[in-house]
Order: sequence, then C-alpha cells, then structure tokens
Amino acid sequence: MATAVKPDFDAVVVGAGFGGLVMLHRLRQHGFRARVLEAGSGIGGTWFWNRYPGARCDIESMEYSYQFSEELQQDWEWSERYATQPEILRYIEHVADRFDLRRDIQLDTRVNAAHWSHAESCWTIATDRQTVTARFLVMATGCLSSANIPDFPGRDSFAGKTYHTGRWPHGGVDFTGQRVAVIGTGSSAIQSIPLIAEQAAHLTVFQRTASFSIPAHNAPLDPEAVRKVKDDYAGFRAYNAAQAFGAHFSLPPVLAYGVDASERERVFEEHWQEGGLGFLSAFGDLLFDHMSNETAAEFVRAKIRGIVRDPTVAAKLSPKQVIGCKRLCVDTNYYATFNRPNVSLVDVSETPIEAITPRGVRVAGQEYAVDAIVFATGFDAMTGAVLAVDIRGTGGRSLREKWAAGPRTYLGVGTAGFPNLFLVTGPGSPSVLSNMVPAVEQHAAWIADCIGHLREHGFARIEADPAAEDAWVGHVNDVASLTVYPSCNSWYLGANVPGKPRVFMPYIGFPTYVAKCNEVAAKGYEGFALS
Ligand code: N01
Repeated sequence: MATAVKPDFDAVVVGAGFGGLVMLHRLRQHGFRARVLEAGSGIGGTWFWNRYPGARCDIESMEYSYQFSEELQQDWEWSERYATQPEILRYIEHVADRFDLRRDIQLDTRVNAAHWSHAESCWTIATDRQTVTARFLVMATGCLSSANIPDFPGRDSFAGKTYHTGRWPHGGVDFTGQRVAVIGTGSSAIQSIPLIAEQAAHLTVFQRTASFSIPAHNAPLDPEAVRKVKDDYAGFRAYNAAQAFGAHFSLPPVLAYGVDASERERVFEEHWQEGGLGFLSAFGDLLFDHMSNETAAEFVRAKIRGIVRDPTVAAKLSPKQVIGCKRLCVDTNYYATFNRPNVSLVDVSETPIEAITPRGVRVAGQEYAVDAIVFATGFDAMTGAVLAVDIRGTGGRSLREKWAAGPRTYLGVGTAGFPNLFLVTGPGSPSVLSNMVPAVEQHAAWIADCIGHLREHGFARIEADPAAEDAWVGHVNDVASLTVYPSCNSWYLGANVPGKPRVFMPYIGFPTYVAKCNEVAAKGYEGFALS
C-alpha cells in the first residue's frame, strides 16, 4: 500500500562510521535520497572518537576494509599488519571523498528522537538542530560507541583531568611527569597502558577482571604478502566470509584433547608466535568445550608467569575465566609493562573502587593520589547508542520499553512493532563476533536491496513479524548456549553495565547468518510483513 505523503528523505541514516558510510553509498546506488546524521564533528564513528594512545584495530588491515569496490581495495595501501587509528581514519576520509559521500552527511547533529507515524508511513526524526522526515530510519550507531563511565561515588569531585578512552581529546594528551590512574583492563586499556607507562611518572592500573591478551607481533606489511592478497582479493574475502567469525582464521577439525600434551603445547606456541585473535583457532573446540578451553587458558597464564617478574603481580594478571569468553585482547608489551618500576597494579576484584576523591582513587580505605584518571571502562555495548534515541514505533511504543528485559530483534536488523526501522549490526547479528567491516557491508547491502524490493513491489512498509522475531531470539540463545560465551561476565551479555539485562547479544556464526539473510530475501523477506 503506497502512501501519498512525501517525506524529506527516503532514508535517514544515523551515524557516519564504517556502517553509515557504506549504507549511504548503497542507498545512493539504488537511487534513494538519503541523509546521514552524525553527532560528531567529523566522520569515522569509532575511529573518530577512540584516539587514545595505541588505538589500532586487532583485525588485520588487509581484512579491516571495505570490499564493495575492487578499485578501492586495490588502490589503498595499508602500512602495517594492524592499522593505527589515524591510518584507519585517513582511509575512511578517503572513502568519503572518493565516493563523494560528504554532501549527504550532516555533522554536529545529534538525533534525540525518532517517532513513527503509521498513517503517513514515515519517521519524524528530531535532532538538536532540526526535525526531518524519512520513509526509512537506519540506525548505524555502532556497537561500541556509547561510553560507559561507572557511577563511582565522588566521580565528579576529582581535581585533576579525567578521560574516557572512547572520548579522547583530538589534540592528544601529554602525561609526561604525571601520576596517572587507568581504570579497566579491556582492549582499550591493554593498548594504551604500555604507552601511557612510557610517559607517566607513575601509572596505577585498577583491575577488576584480568584479561587474556595475545601478542600482536605488529610489523610493516610485507609487500609480497599484500600482492598475494591483491592478486585475488575477491577470493581472500570469500574465504574469510566462509569462516565462523568472518575473519581470516578457520577453526580446524582437530580438538585440543585429540592430540597429546606436547603437541598441544607446540600448536599453542605456533599460534602465540603468529599472534592475534587467531590464537583461538589453535583447536576447533576451544570455544565450545571448557576442558579444552582450559588448556589454552593455562598456556597463556604460563606465558604471563614467564613475562612478569613479580610472581604476585603475575598471579593477579592471570585471568581466572575461560579464554575468549570476554573479548580476547591483542597487545604490544602489555604484560611486560608491569615489570616497569613506575607501574603498579591494584586488584579491585574483591574490594571494588570505593570512591573517586579530589586527589585520586580510593580502594579499601587507601587513597591512590594521581594527577589524571583514564576511564578505560568500555561501552554500553550493542544497545546503548540505539536506546539513547527515543525511538517510538507503532502506537507510540518506545523501543526502550520493548527492550527493557533485553534486546529482541529479527536477524538483528529489524524489530517487531517498529516498521521501516533497520539496525546495522544490531543485537542478534554476528556484528562484534565477526569482522565488523564486512559485517556492516553485508547489512548495508541487504537493507538497501530490501528497500529497493519494497519500492519495486509498491510497498511502503516492512516490519518484523513477532513470531519470526521470537524464533530468532530463541535461535541466537540456543547457538550461544553451545559455546563457552555465556559462562563469564562480559559486555556481550551486558554484564559490564550495572542494571543492564543479562542477554547474550551477538549471533555466533557469520556464514550461517549470511545464508539465512539471503534466504529470507530470496523468499520475499520471509518473517517480515510487507504492506
Ligand atoms: O572496554 P571493555 P574496552 N570498576 O568493556 C572495567 C573493542 N575494542 O573499551 O571486565 C572497575 O572491554 C572492566 O572490568 P570487568 C573490543 O571489541 C577493540 O577496553 O567488567 N573496573 C574492564 O576491564 C573490546 O572488547 C579494539 O570486570 C571496571 C574495562 O573496565 C571493546 O571494544 C580496541 C568497572 C572495560 O573493558 C571494548 O573494549 C579497543 C568498575 N566499576 C576496543 N566498570 C581493537 O580493535 C568497568 N570496568 C584493538
């Protein structure tokens, strides 16, 4: 049922990161009028905001890039195995210029609300600058963009400077001669701690949960290896897309207990020397079997004991949870940094941070006086940025209310009761458990094709069917329950944000997911109601 009312845009896309940019490009390819609204003063999303020392990707550069243009992927030259934040941002800027995207991107514009009108089949989107209408609303707001700063008592009383890794000052920060506190030991902390330690007079790290980290062995890219990828970039992408995590490592058929202890050790050592997230692909069952997982966990703990000279510090740095359950980290000199005389570690697992004081951080009655505090405390992941917008669907029902007990989606791309709303890498899609760039590209192409299909067939609306959504939510949980992922407190479960419902959010299995999306589309968007 087509509608007479003509909104300002066919589609409004919220967010100008990797997801928003390719979404805009795909919509334009279909001839749609689209506008991207971005809160930041520049494009780049994650890579615009996360400028902390040492920020770089931990998926290899040759994979962490767009594939929609063969010319683009042939032309662009990455310099290192893992690209730095400035290099990735330069790449994103290049893409925006090359595909003339900027003219449809409005910066410095925060979307506050989006309300659906069923009668007019369109969204009214209120920003801090204006109100616009659009037939479709696409939330490309990123999975890890809503900064989480715990509400420590006295947080605002601190007299020195405070920073969040995900909101880092553009001009950088000089910690020379300062006493610095870093709170948190996830990926952002693990990348920044070694560099902050080199500058600061003293660095105190407050650790609630120790993280497993694998060496990056970062290095300039070997031109011969680059040439091999570029000779068949499409083949390289296809191989990666066929792997469980959509990245260039495959889970082998060999299981950890399928070999003897010395062979296991050899394989782990080989993967440690190779470095990076592929460590978890040493054996096929590390993420499915707790006993097998423990062999990998113990291998890394032994490495920590070998690197960190003080056995008490080494013990504190040794994670107790299963490896890979929380997002695995990739580092350069993280554990060795704790051998420095100017670095100390405070374990806050048993005795939480009591308060931030005007002079520093207080734990168990002891005050650690510092000049600056870095909150490396992560994000309200996957749902935070979407729910920051007051989204109201059919009958004025709010998405916050609908997701009060946890996010519910169909394919992580739509949610029942919210017609013409699309989520790029929403909860229920592989997103953070895959390589994010191919994941956002797959969604952008699928969403643009879907909107194209609606136009072609004279439909004005699409909405996830509640039964299809229920089945999908059940399936996402069933798959997760076959793995070690639900067994620890992680941001995948929302466990890092007090009060957030504990629901496993990403879908595990990139190829299965893509096949399902393609099947749904081929069947005329099965599980969605079109009208
Ligand atoms: O955030 P995190 P992040 N008191 O949530 C601690 C991606 N990423 O910004 O584990 C004390 O992992 C918290 O402790 P706990 C990547 O996907 C990628 O580091 O909840 N501590 C944890 O140690 C990554 O996983 C890259 O017990 C508190 C830390 O803060 C994701 O982003 C680089 C606390 C938060 O760690 C998020 O990483 C960076 C409290 N009240 C990020 N609350 C690369 O590509 C929280 N913590 C390399």
